[in-house]
Amino acid sequence: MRTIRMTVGQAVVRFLAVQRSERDGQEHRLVEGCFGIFGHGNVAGLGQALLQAELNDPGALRYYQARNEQAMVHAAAGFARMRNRLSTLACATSVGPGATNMVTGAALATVNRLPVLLLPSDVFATRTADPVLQQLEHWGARDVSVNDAFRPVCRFFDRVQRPEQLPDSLLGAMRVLTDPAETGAAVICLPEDVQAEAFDWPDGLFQPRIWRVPRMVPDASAIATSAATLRGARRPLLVAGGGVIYSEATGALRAFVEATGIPVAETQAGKGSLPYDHPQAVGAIGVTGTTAANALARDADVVIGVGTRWTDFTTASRTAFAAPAVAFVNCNVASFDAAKHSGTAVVGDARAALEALGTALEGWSVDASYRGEATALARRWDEVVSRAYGLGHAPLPAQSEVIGAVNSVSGPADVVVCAAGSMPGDLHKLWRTRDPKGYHVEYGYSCMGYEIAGGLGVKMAAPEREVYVLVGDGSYLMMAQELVTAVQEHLKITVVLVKNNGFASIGSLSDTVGSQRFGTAYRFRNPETGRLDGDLLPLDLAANAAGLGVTVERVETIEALVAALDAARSVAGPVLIQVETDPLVSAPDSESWWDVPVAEVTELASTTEARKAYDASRTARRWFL
Ligand SMILES: Cc1ncc(C[n+]2csc(CCOP(=O)(O)OP(=O)(O)O)c2C)c(N)n1
Ligand SMILES: [Mg+2]
Repeated sequence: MRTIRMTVGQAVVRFLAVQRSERDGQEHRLVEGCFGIFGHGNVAGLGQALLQAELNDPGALRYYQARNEQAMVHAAAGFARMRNRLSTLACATSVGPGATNMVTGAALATVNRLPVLLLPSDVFATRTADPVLQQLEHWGARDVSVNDAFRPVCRFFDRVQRPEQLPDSLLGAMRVLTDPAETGAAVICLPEDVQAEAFDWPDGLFQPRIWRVPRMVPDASAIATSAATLRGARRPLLVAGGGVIYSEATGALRAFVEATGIPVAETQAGKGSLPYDHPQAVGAIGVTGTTAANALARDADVVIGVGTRWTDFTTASRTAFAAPAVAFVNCNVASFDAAKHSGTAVVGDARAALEALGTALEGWSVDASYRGEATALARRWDEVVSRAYGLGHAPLPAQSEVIGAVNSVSGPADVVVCAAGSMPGDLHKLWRTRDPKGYHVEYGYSCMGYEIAGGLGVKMAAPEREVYVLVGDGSYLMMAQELVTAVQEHLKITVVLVKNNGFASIGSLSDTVGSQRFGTAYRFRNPETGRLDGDLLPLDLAANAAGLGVTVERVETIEALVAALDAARSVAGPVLIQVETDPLVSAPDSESWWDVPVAEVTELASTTEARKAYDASRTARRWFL
């Protein structure tokens, strides 16, 4: 056996540079680069290795500098989602705070089933220097470090205490990253001393390796049972989740529903599965759904979930599907999701499942009247969208008009990115999606601060597309610093910053639950009342972005916004357009419900009223057993 002597850090870099993924005969680099923020935990280990690789073999594993460790995981997740999970980025940090800063990013990736490779440094394996700077000593468990906080939020966790453990650890992490059912955050903790330690590695570790991403074919009996169920259905509804898009099953979906006439509703991650104006498309479903999808859901007798994990937003907290005998058919790569709501579990790849179901249902279709009903409901919603786009609200525009402006200026293949606040729900209802990759709303973790960092990752994954990041002032203040990375990497993203002086979303929710918008507006503490009810804070976030090197524009009308968006198309680096909106104008109603429990006993009249409404609504919540 030939061996190569190098450090653990050097071995990690050399290994990652030659990993590839493959699906449908197409190969991709599995790990395209490595974000990193250096500290004493990794500067001499992985940092040295990345430098050596850059000098010896530029591009082998390109290093990207980020501002914040959480943000770099968001960027990696955005990248992986844009690449349909076939490629990702690694994220390397120092020990302690650098490492734990990634925990939120890890959770986001795992919730959204997106592959990211996290390489946090860890405290000395030898313990000869303990306690090292930034080491949290667990008094009763000496093998615990802060990195154990990753365990509940990742799909793969390892700590490489000796060089000999590294090959199995790396191979195990690659397997999880490329397994469509298991994928999420893979974490390999690299103790500071181990990273710099040399070892004689078998050269086989560094041979190019191809990880085949399978298209698991569902069990024939599950397909037969599902087809029999569907043949007896009069009002079936298909709910397309993120799995449809990751599996590149949109063509199969279209063929399936054109043949059967089954209408298609979309979750946040599944939006774009069909173009918005396809005759079978009824748009968003659930709490932030269209009245078309929600009306069909109410009376559906069979619901086919494809690549969805049935969150409360999709099921309207289990009130969306109201027919007493409604039955579920769940096509999912993960048996965990396929088994939900006592559905017929069709465990397999979304494309393979849709093709198999299509074959099993050949010659069968829903009634023409049901087809027509779905199309008519969707048309009616589209008129609602047109009105919301052109509201003409004054003196400040409504958020729906901002969405309309971005939609009209953007090209069909451009990407809109969002994550938290009132914007994701409004986009879900109102964005007219024209391309399966044109809609990128992170709503599994709905993490404030994902927007700009995630948008950066989207642009890195698809530099040929224009990327529009829609971000609230709250999310901007949570995490905007990757604008600097966009400047540094000459990456063009257009950020539309919606300034409404606080949390419009939680303000409105607070109102609904009787909490009087408490703590949701950006106002001074008032010396007279002692409360946060003074004047509005003098925030100028455009000035903040300008200070980071971004081209900025401030607008207060839709005409000015459209002009600024048009002008932004020819700017080379990142652009931020700050638009002021009226936070009190809501998007058109979904005729849906979200379960947010209200205080059962209270001294406030507002809460008493809200609790009454809550008690009335929750009676609609049901089990599917
Ligand atoms: C990291 C994180 N913290 C808290 C929340 C809860 N939360 C959801 S939306 C929101 C307010 C968002 O404000 P902004 O970005 O201004 O959007 P707006 O509600 O005004 O549309 C908060 C605090 C969250 N989603 N993520
Ligand atoms: Mg806001």
